[in-house]
Amino acid sequence: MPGRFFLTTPIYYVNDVPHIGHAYTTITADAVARWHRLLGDETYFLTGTDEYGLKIARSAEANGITPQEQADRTSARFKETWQLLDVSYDRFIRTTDPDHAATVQAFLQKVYDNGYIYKSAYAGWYCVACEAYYGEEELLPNPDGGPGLDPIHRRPAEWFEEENWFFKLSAFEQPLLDWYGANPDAVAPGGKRNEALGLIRQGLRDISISRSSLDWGVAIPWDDQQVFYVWYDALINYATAIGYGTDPERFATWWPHVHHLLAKDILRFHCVYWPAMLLAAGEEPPAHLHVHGYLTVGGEKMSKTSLNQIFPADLVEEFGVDGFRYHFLRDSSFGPDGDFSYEAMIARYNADLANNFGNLLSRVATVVDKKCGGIGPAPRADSPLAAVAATALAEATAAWDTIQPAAALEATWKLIREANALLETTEPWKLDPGPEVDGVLGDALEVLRLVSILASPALTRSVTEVWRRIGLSGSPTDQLLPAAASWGGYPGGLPVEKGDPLFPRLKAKS
Ligand code: ME8
Repeated sequence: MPGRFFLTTPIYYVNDVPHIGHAYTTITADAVARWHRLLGDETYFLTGTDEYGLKIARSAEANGITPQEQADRTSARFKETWQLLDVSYDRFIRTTDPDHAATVQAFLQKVYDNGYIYKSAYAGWYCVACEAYYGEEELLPNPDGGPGLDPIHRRPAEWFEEENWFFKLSAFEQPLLDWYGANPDAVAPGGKRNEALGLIRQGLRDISISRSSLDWGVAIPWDDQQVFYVWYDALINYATAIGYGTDPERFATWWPHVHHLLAKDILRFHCVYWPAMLLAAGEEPPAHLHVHGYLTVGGEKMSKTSLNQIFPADLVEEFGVDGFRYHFLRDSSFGPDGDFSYEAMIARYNADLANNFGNLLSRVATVVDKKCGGIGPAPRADSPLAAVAATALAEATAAWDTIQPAAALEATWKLIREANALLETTEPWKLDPGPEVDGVLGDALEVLRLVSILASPALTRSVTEVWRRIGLSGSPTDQLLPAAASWGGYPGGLPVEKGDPLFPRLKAKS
């Protein structure tokens, strides 16, 4: 039954241009959104940029431009990258969008009216790169003897003292534990849920949610001397996009059935602070939080200071958009950390795309040309591949449903491998034209049709070309699952086109 599906990526900071880490979360979200569109779900896919705060103000200053210019430039780079990678978002939110300020103010006014915000003095350690406070005990020793280092960026923390507005996070320790108890599947994978529970059980301290020393932020409705702390404005983007404070009916149709995708660096904000803020505003916490690990390069998290960032455009030039998307979806399981390897990317491209998918298409087109006059025959109702196709659909559905693209694509590629195996055992190219040749080729054409649909969340371009070459009209993305995946949908009698290799084999550049 089609339903509604709301999914989000983090909104990315505009101090730096997108690298393959940002692309990983965004492409995963995009593929999942595309899968849900195939199921006929009304899908809303949100991404965007996080533009306020000290980190952005400082990077603008370092670049000799205004924070607004910094935000405009870098936000445009994110949009260009997502366009390059065929990311089909429904909204690209910028925290400087006017409707966002209105929602942040309405939301936090509600929390204030509910009695969870008060004024107090703050003094403590702060990391600007994380835009986060740290207790002394959370900082790592500084080999240079200065202030302790934050555990994520390993930069010296700074001492901050300010009169700020505070959020009574401590009031939500028990409500959060109760909520997690009643919603055991809210955070996936399970290890990340335990991490979130561990943070809550350690005890929650109230936190400052405003800044008096900065004006690059959303104004506080009840205090014109301060702005909101960037994380409090940023998290609320998920509510802005679905009409919190501006369109209550729309908000109620989408919330709380959201799927937030994020990496473990921002688990505390999404799995502790955000649910607590929602409870404080009288709303339900987010229904699903999917937390993945880091994509590392040379064993280290990518960062400007490690000089190990890899940019999507450089890989797209060599592998194409489909080669790029396929590699990250197929080779980086959603959950654990994974090290990027150029050699693995070449190997995966050649094995799965050139040798399996591409080869199936070119073999079928060549033999249909030789033995069937270029007209594709229909599949057999009793084909040995029918059961394999049903299993592929069932396994892919279960895997996409739990945000496991690697498993979904593996299930889909099993079907391609079985079709290639059938061709190898029956060798239709050696047989005289007749029912057996027609049957085998019809079956293989049906597999190409099915795979074009099932792989369309990952391969946005080549599947449309396969669809066209086997003579079908429309597009694989217009199909509706599960009906379109029943065996026998390829009608036969269609012209099949031989063409250039879909995925030319690649050699590693030395
Ligand atoms: O944290 N591996 O923005 P951000 C995997 N603005 N994923 C990575 C990654 C890596 N090496 N590097 C980045 C912020 N990511 C806040 C978010 S949300 C309300 C505010 C991805 O630009 C991953 O999704 O630092 C990670 O959580 C996110 O980018 C952090 O992006």
